This record gives sequence, structure tokens and C-alpha cells, in this order.
Amino acid sequence: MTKLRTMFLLLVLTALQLSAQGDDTTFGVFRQKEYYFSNSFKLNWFKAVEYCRSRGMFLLSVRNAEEREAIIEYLDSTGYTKTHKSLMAWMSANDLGEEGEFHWASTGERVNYQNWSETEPNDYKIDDCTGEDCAILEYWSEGGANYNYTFNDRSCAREYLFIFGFISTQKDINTFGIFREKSYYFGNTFKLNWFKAVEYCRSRGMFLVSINNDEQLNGVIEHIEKSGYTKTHDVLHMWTS
Ligand SMILES: [Ca+2]
Ligand SMILES: [Ca+2]
Repeated sequence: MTKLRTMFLLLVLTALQLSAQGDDTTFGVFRQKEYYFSNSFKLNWFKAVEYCRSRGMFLLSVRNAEEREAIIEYLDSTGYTKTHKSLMAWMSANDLGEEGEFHWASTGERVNYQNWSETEPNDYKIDDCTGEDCAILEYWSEGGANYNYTFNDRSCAREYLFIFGFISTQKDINTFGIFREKSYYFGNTFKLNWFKAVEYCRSRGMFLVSINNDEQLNGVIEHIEKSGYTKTHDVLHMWTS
């Protein structure tokens, strides 16, 4: 059996804040946070992530009581909860990288805010193979303290509404190189599964690399060759976004 060396590259965020245009989403700014709400269409968690990223945004993170208050204010302002008895919407929280270890995919931070609905997260198994690894924000007008803008893990493949917005945090790490006007970091000494690699990058304000054309590919190749990795290793496998 071939030994695979699974490595990954990191790519720094370059200015790509695209504006959402022509979409059926509502939008508002609350407590200096911008929110968008897909109040008329549903996607599975992965497609919701792609939808947000293609607009330079991220799925919702609710990291503390203040952020919970802000999202409640926003949702009230949309009028959605006046005309609907319940709300279920994807957030960025998931335990795809390691069962039971929930992280906000948008920031890479661990989910420390204890705002789960009663008995959640329960990783409920619909069949023997898959549990629940992605989290929604849920509200039900008859639920009392439970279902009161609290969290629940659900199957990532199910389709829900979703809430998203911009993030403006950027942290520094040490070793990197700039090639063709992009900054790259290379995790050349340790390996992670894809979901954990995403968390690692996001926790540093960065992203897994995207390679959309020859120019970007050559930039990545230059960076890897400069690191000396390919001089001492015959094979390289690394994650992209
Ligand atoms: Ca789970
Ligand atoms: Ca659940």
C-alpha cells in the first residue's frame, strides 16, 4: 500500500468581499454586525457554506450572549418570526472534524457558548451510518425557554434556511511567503483531516488554498519549491479548499 503524505497549504484572505446582488435575501446591521438571511430558500449545510463564501461571507456564528441578542434583534426586524411560528436556520457550527467537538467553521473557534436546546447536541442517528454534525439556530414560539434561539445539531444533508454575514478578524502566524501577490502558508510538518484543516486556517483568519488558474497554480508551486519540501520528499498530497 502506498504511503500518502497528506499535507495542506494555507492561503491568506485577499480582498474579496463581493456584494450579494439579485438574491432573495434580507439584510440588516445590528450591534455593528451585518446579517443576511435566506428567508425564502433552503440549502444543505455544505451548499449554504459555498453560497456564503461565493459572496465573500460566512455562515452565522453565535459565540456569546451578545451575539445571540444581536441575531434575535435582526430576525425580529425581518418580520419573519411575526409570520412564522418557528425558525430553523443553519449556523457555521459543526463537529465534522471530530465527533462531539463543535467548532464555528467561520472562525475556527471552539463552540464554548452553552446555548444548546435541551438534550442537544444528541448526534441523532437516522440510520446506522450518519449522525448529526451541523448545527441550526432554532426558535419555536410555543417552546418556552427551549427552542428559544438555541442550538441543535442536525444532519448536514438536510436543507434549511441559513443566516450569514461578513467577518473582519485577522490574526498573524509566522512563516509564510508571498508569491504572485498572494500570501501562502504551508503546513509542512503536520497533517489534519479536511474539516480540521479548515478550522485551523479559519482560526488564523485564513483559508485553505484555492487554485483557479495556471497563475495561481504556479504561485503555489513556487511556494512549495521554495520551502524545500519537494527536495526531501518524493510525494506531496495536500488539501485545497
Ligand atoms: Ca455529530
Ligand atoms: Ca440534534
